[in-house]
Amino acid sequence: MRSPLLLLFALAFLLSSCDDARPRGDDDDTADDDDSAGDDDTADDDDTSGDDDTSGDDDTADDDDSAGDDDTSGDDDTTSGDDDTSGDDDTSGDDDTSGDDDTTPPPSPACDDGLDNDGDTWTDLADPGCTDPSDDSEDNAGTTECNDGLDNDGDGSIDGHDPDCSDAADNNEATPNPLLDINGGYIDEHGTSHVIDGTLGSPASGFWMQISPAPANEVSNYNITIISNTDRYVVGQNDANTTMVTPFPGMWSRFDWTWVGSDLYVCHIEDDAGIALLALSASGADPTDPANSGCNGSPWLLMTP
Ligand SMILES: [Ca+2]
Ligand SMILES: [Ca+2]
Ligand SMILES: [Ca+2]
Ligand SMILES: [Ca+2]
Repeated sequence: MRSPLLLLFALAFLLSSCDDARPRGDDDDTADDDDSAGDDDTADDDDTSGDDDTSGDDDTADDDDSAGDDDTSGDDDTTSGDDDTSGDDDTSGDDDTSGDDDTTPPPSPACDDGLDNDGDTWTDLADPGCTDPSDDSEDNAGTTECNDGLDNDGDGSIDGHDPDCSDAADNNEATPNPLLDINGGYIDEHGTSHVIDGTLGSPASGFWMQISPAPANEVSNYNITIISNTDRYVVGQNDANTTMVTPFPGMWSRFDWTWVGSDLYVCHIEDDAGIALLALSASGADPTDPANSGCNGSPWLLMTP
């Protein structure tokens, strides 16, 4: 026989189960209408204006944003769908057409920004690391003296900061030596060709080559070691190369030059000095009247470029 107390417990349990089984569509809606999403308005997404937001987000203004985002300015952005922080719509033209509100222009590529991005002293297209203005890297491994990161000539200036670097491809950071004033090609009045190419220095360097008229075309050469543009002379050693016809091979020569107007005259005043110093001291050329005299009793040679 069942205990009356046991039946009472069973009845209480059944009543309690009926309360918990209330249908879920019958929710507690604190407003006058139901939320179409099926959840309770007291939960996450209540629309404070009193109408439901079909896009599912909370629109704090009175109308819904058809783009689905929250427009904080109170008007909807019907064009781009982004939030216009200035409060007006994109139709004013001050927004970025890419869709985000970016008031600063996009950054320029590294090869078109006016900066030395890699710190090698060369900027943008002057930097060998740049192929064109759209290139976004100036990086390069320089090998020339003017693009190696070193102060090659020890003057305190490196690469592009050194005034002797014309560009990054320049392979000489040092100040170039001055040139012999009369460098060039000439033909003298006997038909002999002269090619003169000297550079000042200690010692000077270069050559003075002479080629006799055809058909002989015999070559003489003098290897330059001393130049004075101020006093207008050159000292060189007679070439000992046996394929040449240089007089007194291995001895030393001195050439003087002078100008009469634009006419260049040359005097080979010494051609067989035993040492350079002796050639240097042979100062017998007289430039007073070079067209007629002054070179070992003869006229100087007129040189035609
Ligand atoms: Ca740059
Ligand atoms: Ca650079
Ligand atoms: Ca350098
Ligand atoms: Ca330097």
